[in-house]
Amino acid sequence: MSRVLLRVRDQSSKELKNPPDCSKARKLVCNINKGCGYGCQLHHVVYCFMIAYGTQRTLILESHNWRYAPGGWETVFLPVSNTCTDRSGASTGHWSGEAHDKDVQVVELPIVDSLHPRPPYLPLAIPEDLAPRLQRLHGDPSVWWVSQFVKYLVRPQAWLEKEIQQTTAKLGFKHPIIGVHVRRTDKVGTEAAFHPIEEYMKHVEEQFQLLARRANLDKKRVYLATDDPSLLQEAKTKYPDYEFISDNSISWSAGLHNRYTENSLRGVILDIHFLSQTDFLVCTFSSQVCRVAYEIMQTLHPDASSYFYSLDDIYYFGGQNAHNQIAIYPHQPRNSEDIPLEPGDVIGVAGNHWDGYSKGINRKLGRTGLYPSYKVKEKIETVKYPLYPEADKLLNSQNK
Ligand SMILES: Nc1nc2c(ncn2[C@@H]2O[C@H](COP(=O)(O)OP(=O)(O)OP(=O)(O)O)[C@@H](O)[C@H]2O)c(=O)[nH]1
Ligand SMILES: [Mg+2]
Repeated sequence: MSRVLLRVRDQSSKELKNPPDCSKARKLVCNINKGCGYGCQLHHVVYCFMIAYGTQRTLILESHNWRYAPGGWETVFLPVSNTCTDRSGASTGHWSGEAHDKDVQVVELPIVDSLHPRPPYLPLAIPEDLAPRLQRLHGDPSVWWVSQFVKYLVRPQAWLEKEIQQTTAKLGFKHPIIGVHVRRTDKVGTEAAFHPIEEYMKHVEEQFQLLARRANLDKKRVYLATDDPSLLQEAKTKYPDYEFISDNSISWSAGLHNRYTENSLRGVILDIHFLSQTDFLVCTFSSQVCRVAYEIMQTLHPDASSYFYSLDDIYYFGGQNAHNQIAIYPHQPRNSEDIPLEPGDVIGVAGNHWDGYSKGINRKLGRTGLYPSYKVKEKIETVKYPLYPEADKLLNSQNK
């Protein structure tokens, strides 16, 4: 039964992406040009794709004059659809909700920040039919679900595939290897704090000690991705017993003056690829670059949900619905910063302080504060994804 469900899902998504008659297909138009970086723009497309899938529409990705590559998405990735990339249709309108848009053939989706009303298909929700198995098999089902969309979207064009292979050989990318992403330049002091390389390396060293117990370590290899071109030399000087694998010219191309160019796009795609291929990630989840790498990493292992250490945020998807947890143990506040918990209380989590405590709001009491992270579990939201009519028929026939 489970295999049938997965096949049905696969079939239904194939037909949505490649409708037999594009002129009649119901479409969701998404423009890539959100005013932000690659990680943020990719997540914007992921969000569009999830809504398209949920509302059973074909995703039309508009990427002409993309700030990273004027020729658009298809200069680096395979097109989302093989048969339907034209947005025309009998009627067009702005997103006004799934039910409201029922009779509109072509719907334009805004960025998630101005989405109204908000459909249920947004992260961190997962499909109801997959939920029981996903919860058994994966430590963070929401990320797994997001990762499936990312995986499809970033299928490389042939030249990029070749470039990835050549760079793997040129850099000497080998396992075991730990990925470090250090986000600096425009991010520091505005959206995130400065973290010296020592903070990252502390966790890298810890992971290598764990790895050394399980396997013979020939070398302590680190893949370093950063937009700060001075960091590679600093890391090599401070940590001579490590091998740092990094392309310094990529870091130069990531600076604000060169960022929105095709060369820089190539660089960030390669960096994210290599980060995702590492055995463990040390980074700041405040950066979308590292969150994308972590998502792609989920597509390469049965469950890689614990293969990371974030120096700041917990995993999130920009524009996600509330991230809730459920108290499983009671908690009596020990000081004025703590909040009480009763088993069953719903807590909206804001962040993990990585010292045993998380911060959040007890929704029953309306109080915000600290609580021991082990006293809660994730509250996983599920959503019923409608299946494409053909797939529905298939599922019914299989059920007979
Ligand atoms: N090649 C490379 N580029 C990077 C790196 N870090 C940042 N960049 C560049 O800077 C951009 C940052 O923008 P976003 O992708 O939106 O990520 P962010 O700014 O960390 O996260 P938000 O502010 O939450 O959007 C990336 O898309 C890259 O173009 C890195 O390690 N390597
Ligand atoms: Mg940014």
